[in-house]
Amino acid sequence: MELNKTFFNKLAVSEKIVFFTGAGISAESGIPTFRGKDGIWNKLKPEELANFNAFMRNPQMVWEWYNHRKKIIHESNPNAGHIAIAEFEKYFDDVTVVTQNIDNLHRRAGSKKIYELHGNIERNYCIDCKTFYNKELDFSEGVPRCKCGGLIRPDVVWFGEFLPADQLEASEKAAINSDIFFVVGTSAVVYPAAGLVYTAKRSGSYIVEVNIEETEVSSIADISFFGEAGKVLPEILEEVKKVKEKRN
Ligand code: BV8
Ligand code: ZN
Repeated sequence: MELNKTFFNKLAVSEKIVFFTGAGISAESGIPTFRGKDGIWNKLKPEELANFNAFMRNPQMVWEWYNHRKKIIHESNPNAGHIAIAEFEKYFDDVTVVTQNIDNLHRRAGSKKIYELHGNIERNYCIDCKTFYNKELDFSEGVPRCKCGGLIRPDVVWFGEFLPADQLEASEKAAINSDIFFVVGTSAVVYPAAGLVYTAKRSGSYIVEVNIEETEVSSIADISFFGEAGKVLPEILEEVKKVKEKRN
């Protein structure tokens, strides 16, 4: 891949890199995206599933959806895109992953600094006493309950719920301080997460988009790579190696 001069030079002088990722980076691991053509929400509506009232109305159905996704996730592995992002840590002092995904694949790929804006499907907690249950849950008696009798829910952020303040604050700081802000595999329609792209842009970061199609933020990207993340990111990493070798 022939990189354009500006991007090549940017890579040469940058230290702080942020990868803001969405469901698209896990698509090549076999995990369906939300809004793409094979998106899971084409069949199911988010309002019916990813919100607290839906859970209180029908916890069984919401758990069935999450257990179905958990099964797919457990049968999946990090793909070349996740792995390339983890490898960036060898060439830059400060690499941060800010993900909207709940599939834990960045951690499994070896990334060290990860902020999870929308939670993690491997964690669960009691809606009453907030006790965490992160081992295999028992569904033999229906929806799992806490010792205190409260319903146990997945530790993910549903629509209308606040994002974990510590993760969001740290992500905003990383966006502001970033030299290069990669936007990978996200339709950038869900807020406040998508707002981070504008925060980075306003702070003077170089915005690099990696997606298979145009998105809401393509117009503010300094450079867009239209292709699959699992192919594009390893190619960019190869260029990084050349840049770094050239400098040493
Ligand atoms: C909030 C976690 C404050 C669970 C998710 C009315 C009332 C309340 C709030 C709102 C409202 N109206 C609007 C809002 C705000 C709302 C929102 O933004 N709605 C949108 C849809 C308009 N946000 C919220 O509710 C947030 N909370 O605002 O709280 C508040 C509190 C009280 C009252 C008012 C406000 C909470 C949002 C979090 C919701 N939880 N998921 C779960 O996963 O089950 S959202 C869900 O969407 C996932 O987290 C997902 O990550 C996220 C974003 O989707 P993407 O990751 O971008 O995935 P998508 O499928 O859309 O796109 C995939 C992309 O990849 C595509 O561009 C595709 O082209 C590309 N792609 C595909 N393959 C590849 C690829 N790219 C590269 N390579 C490939 N191979
Ligand atoms: Zn409890």
